[in-house]
Amino acid sequence: MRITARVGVLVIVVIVNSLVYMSLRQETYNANKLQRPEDLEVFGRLKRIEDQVHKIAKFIDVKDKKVKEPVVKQKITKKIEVKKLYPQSRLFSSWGAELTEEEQMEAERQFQEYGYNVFLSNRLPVNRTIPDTRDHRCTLKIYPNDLPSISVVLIYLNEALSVIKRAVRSIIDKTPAHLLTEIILVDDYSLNEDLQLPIDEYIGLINKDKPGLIKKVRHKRQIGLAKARMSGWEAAKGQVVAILDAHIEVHKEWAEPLLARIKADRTIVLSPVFDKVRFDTLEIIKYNPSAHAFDWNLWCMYESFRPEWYKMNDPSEPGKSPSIMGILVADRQFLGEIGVLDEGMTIYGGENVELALRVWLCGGSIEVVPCSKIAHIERAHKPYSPDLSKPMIRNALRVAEIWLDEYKSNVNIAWNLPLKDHGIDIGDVTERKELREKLKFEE
Ligand SMILES: *[C@@H]1O[C@H](CO)[C@@H](O)[C@H](O)[C@H]1NC(C)=O
Ligand SMILES: [Mn+2]
Repeated sequence: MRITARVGVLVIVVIVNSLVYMSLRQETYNANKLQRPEDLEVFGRLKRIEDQVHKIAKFIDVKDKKVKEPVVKQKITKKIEVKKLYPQSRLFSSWGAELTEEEQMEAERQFQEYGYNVFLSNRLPVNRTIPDTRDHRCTLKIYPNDLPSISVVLIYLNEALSVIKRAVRSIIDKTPAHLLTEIILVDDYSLNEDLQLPIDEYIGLINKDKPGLIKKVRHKRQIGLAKARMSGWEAAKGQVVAILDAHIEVHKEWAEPLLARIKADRTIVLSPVFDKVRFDTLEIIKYNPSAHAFDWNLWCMYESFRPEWYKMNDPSEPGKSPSIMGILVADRQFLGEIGVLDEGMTIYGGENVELALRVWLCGGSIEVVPCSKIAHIERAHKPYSPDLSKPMIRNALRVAEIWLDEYKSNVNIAWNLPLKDHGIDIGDVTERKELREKLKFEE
């Protein structure tokens, strides 16, 4: 009997190892292709299988050990263990072992609603300390005193209030006060209770200290990411505008390297480097700088910088980038001159690639700035829209129609769509095509 169990354990160890390897590969893939929902689903499935195999392995292990250990001891450890209510939930795979059943229920309910650990977020200080993940050379850099001012726009839809508070707090604490014009909260029609009166009370509290610092733009219906970002840009008064997600925390000295680049050249559109905040433990995982690219799906991924950047052998230096993933920092007026963002993009995706093509084709450039770091929560799932692939495809086809001319069918092929009569309504692109023509003659 014991020999059979040992052979069983061995076989399972091999399976576990290969599953762990596969899931690691999957994780790398996820890091490369940021938050594509279909990838996450595969990853989730893989993770569930892995968890089950782990459980079986443990069970056999316990059976095997029982023979050696006194029975009484086994019983005592059993008694203090709290029942795991959600063994399948990704929230509890490496967090929450000490929670009571009631706490587990609350944490799981909030996790399902938001896609990250709100239970923990509500219990961490809003001004928590995060590790400095910058290259050491960043701490030695000296920036000009007369940098341009900055408006920070935070876009959200049904975000947890404690997460927004942490973003706001980090921006106030880590941006030089004389450079921070305002923080603009853009609410794309959130329905949760916290984001009605309670957030206004919070804004009032901060503005009592610093009049007019926090502004709120609330939309009366959901208008989608591109339009919401556009509305933040419209409200902004600073010389530079930074358009961010609201599930972020900025790092120390995040603004100065960006503002210094724009002071040197107002036609550069910038992205900071993201660190990943784990959705379960909210720990920060350092990401190294890399360029933001896109494939023929017109979806974003990380890519190497050009060889020149590596030859400099200084990872604190900005590197040219084909595109931006999402977070966007630019001279407010320059952005206006080239047409800000395409408001014809619906719900999610596309607007960043459209901007990138426009910037590069219209006399500007894009850079990733390693000394500017922002910690960004990667959700386990996007709770408000289970299937984002529809708007992603639609918006990609829209970018292709405006910019890709004879190459546009590559996008159809990438998404596995017929070259003609795909039946997807991409909206009216007349205005954007006119903009393209108009921008041709400027400079
Ligand atoms: C966080 O804020 C509290 C209250 O204002 C303050 O006492 C504490 O020193 C702050 N912690 C950090 C790390 O800044
Ligand atoms: Mn995000």
